[in-house]
Amino acid sequence: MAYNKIMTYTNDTIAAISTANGVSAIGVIRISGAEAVAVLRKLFTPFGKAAITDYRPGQLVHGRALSADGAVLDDCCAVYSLAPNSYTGEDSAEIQCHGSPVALAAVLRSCFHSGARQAERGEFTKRAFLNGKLDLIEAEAVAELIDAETEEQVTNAARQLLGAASRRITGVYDSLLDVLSHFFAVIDYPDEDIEDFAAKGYLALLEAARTELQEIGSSFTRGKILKNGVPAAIVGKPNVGKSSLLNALAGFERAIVTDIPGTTRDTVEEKIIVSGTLLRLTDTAGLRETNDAIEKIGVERARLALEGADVIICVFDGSRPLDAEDRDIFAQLPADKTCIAVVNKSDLPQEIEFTELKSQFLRICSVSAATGAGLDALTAELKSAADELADRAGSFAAGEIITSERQHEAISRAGRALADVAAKIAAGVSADACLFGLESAAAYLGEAIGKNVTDDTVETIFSRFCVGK
Ligand SMILES: Nc1nc2c(ncn2[C@@H]2O[C@H](COP(=O)(O)OP(=O)(O)OP(=O)(O)O)[C@@H](O)[C@H]2O)c(=O)[nH]1
Ligand SMILES: [Mg+2]
Repeated sequence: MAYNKIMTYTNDTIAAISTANGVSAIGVIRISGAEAVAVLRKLFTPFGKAAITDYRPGQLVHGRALSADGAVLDDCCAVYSLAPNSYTGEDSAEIQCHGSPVALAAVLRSCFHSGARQAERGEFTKRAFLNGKLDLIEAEAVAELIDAETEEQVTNAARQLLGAASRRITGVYDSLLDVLSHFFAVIDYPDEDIEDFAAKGYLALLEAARTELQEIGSSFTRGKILKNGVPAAIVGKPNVGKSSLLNALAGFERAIVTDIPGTTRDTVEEKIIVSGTLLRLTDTAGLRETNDAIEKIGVERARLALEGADVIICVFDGSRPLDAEDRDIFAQLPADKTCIAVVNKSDLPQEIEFTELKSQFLRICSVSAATGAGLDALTAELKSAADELADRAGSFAAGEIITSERQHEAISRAGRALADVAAKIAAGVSADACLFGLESAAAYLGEAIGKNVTDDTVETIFSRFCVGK
């Protein structure tokens, strides 16, 4: 494992529009770096005193923003902060302009003219991380918070940003460093030996660390549901109204609907939020035996979606009796998954055998994708199925749910390395033979919190951020 402990870091001055692209009441431009205050001073003239630096750091000052040739661009407010008391840990400034994209672009150009350069994606938060203002878990929480689609995601990310997950992982990391220092003592002073190590309770400490990591890591099942939503596949034979149901639940014409059986060929995904819970719906091709080459691939994809889903929405046409194709589908439904039978087309006279359906499904909803009748009951059923899945994944305090694959991988590796070390100690293996495993465990946790990460990892993480954050 090669780690770069010293990250590449320059504090040249960066600037970006931090607010969304589009017309709004207020738009914010952010500046950070060695020359941030000088840049602001050049382009911003307060209405009161001569220069922004005649005011205190942190004080919001009313004035005007000027272009390179001195033309007034906006009547706005500005504030500056001095290192290390800022988000990035560098000298920083913020200009609150009127939210015209044209005005903002002009003020940004003036920042460039005064010595700043365009900030890259996530560069402000990257600098905050490199300056020790945030650890890597907290930095990733910033991106999660910005991308949050549900309030539950917001709460978890906000608490992570405040350090909830970092504290637990850092706690384990610190305890491993303690144990490691004892290991070095054992190696350096031959009169101490590995039995001393076990006797001094370090073994118990390693066990406690492993249990703690297991507990933190186990939150990832819940985290995946929280972040990506519950995967729910809409399946059924052709023409029963699967795509119409997706559209009705999504609230817009996401998938093509026609009266021709076999309309949907590829899977179509759409996220919906049901009472605050995120669901990832997949509309699929009608499940049937077919000789059509394209439809065959579609049916195969439908089967894959069925396998990958946690909730299966099995659609039937209520205006027709059940037939062999419907009954074929009964057999394809996995017994260990939550299946909801949706009897569609309730606006038409009903011919379907409800008694037979009841023998196959615990949950049945009658709906009309065409009129919207019954959709509230269906969404309530979906919400309860999603909640059950979340409960089964375990209950965790907000902020302690790991949602990042990267963090989960690092925690799992650390746990495995510790298990290996514990087995070696129990077998009485020499201290130096255990050292590598213990160092690896600490390094993996260091990777999770960002104590020792490669430049590449840092680049990958921050390239997913938006510009201006
Ligand atoms: N009366 C009535 N017609 C519906 C309803 N839902 C869908 N339909 C009609 O049923 C036909 C098939 O609808 P789709 O949504 O394309 O059905 P599908 O299951 O996606 O079909 P494939 O993609 O071919 O498997 C269309 O003509 C729809 O207008 C409904 O609730 N009531
Ligand atoms: Mg369809």
